[in-house]
Amino acid sequence: MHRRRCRSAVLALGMIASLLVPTAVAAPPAAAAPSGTRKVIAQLFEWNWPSVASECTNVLGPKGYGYVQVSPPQEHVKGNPWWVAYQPASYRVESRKGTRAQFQSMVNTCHAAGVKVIVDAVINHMSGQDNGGTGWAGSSYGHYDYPGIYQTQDFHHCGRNGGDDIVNYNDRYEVQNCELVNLADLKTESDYVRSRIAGYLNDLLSLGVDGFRLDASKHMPAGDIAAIKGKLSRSAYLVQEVIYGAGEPIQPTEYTGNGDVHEFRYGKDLARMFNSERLAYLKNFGAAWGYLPSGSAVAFVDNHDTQRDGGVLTYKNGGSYALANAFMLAWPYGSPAVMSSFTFSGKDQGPPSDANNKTLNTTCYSGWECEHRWRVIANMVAFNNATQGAAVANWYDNGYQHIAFSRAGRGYLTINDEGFAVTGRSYYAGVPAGRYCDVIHGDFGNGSCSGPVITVDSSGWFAANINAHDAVAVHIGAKLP
Ligand code: LM2
Ligand code: CA
Repeated sequence: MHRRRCRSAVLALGMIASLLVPTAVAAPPAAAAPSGTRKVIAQLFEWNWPSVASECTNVLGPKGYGYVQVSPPQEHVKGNPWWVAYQPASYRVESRKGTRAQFQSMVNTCHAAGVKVIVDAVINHMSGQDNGGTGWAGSSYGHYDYPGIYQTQDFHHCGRNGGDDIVNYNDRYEVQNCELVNLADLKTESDYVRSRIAGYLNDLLSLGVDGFRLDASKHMPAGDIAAIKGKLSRSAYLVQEVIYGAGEPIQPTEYTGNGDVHEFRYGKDLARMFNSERLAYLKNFGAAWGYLPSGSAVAFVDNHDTQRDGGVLTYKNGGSYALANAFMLAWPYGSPAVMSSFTFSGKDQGPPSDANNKTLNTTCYSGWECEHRWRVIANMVAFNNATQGAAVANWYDNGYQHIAFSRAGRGYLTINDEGFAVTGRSYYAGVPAGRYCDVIHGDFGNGSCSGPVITVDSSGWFAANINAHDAVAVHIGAKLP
């Protein structure tokens, strides 16, 4: 009877509708945004700079996001697909997402809202066009020739597989010295190349950037990244993209000396628990599952690659996706990164753009999904902030799809992903007595809650009914006066 259901879309939508509404967009707070413990990253994939700036002011800051991760800002090859951003034509900060001045203004605006900026830095390679061309900002380039930047001697030619391409991920040399999908692979062991890459990153640091997501990190030896890091003009947050592959010689743990690393197993396993196994198994989710140490990991339900490649939950899963993000934001493993997508039907489809492929301003009702604004996800960011440093306590599960846990003394989440409501029972939250906003169904602001209020008694218990595929969450940052 507990075999996993195949939910009809219509049925699921009815039940989880409340999980999908976007949160109210509040006016920016008068006081400066709080700082310190805000760890949650919002990946505003392919957003242009003016739209990122206003989102920092209107949503990310007020909702408590600590970081915004933006798509690659450097000049790229021309075209409509989103992935042109991953083919640098030069290091000019000029792209379909905006000019250098717009980028600078975005960084300043985000900082004023208390949000730090992480840049997706493409440094393993340049373009993949055999015939070269002209980049977005007018720079001409050849496959192995970027005037004033790199010439043929600055690239690897591994001489394997007929076209220098990577085929065998069980061969360390090949993964790091051959070409990832024909992308001209930089000689990151050369001091000149390292200095040139550091020059680009230092330019971004001079614009106020706070950190980098290092694209294709697995394709660069950890020592090469360390050497580039050593050339940075000041310290910056680093998160390295190293996709775990079972049995591969290059392991994510090799990179933790440089900074954080993305834990790709997290989203895949979480999807499996929701889709075909049991939420009860999440009791020891994290390092005990063989993952990176919590303090070195960035956790995510999906990112721009995995949402296209499958095997994870995405916005297309609706309520399950909201619940998976709620779990991630409540559970103390790694630094959580929330994905924010443009809607797509084809893998290569670019973001909403004009006839010249310039990215249009984001509108969260058309062409863009804005998962980071979904009520459940946006409100659980404040839960994450309010519970920093508190251990998991009071774990409960029914053996299957109903789980609950507290973050000692600060917050409590219960998820019921059964196909039936759980009614007439109480939960031990262990938070101070009082009235709390159920932030899964209501927004908290100015001392009031737009949804259901949960009353915790003097012994730390509360009573609640929880619908099928739904949840309840309370935390001390959303306690009514
Ligand atoms: C990444 N991390 O390591 C990015 O997260 C991922 O999105 C990038 O691939 C990849 N590494 C390179 O930076 C994407 C996209 C590819 C696309 C590349 C380059 O997933 O499909 O490749 O960017 O734009 C495309 C074509 C491919 C072609 C290549 C070069 O799909 O068929 O290869 O361009 O022209 C012949
Ligand atoms: Ca490489």
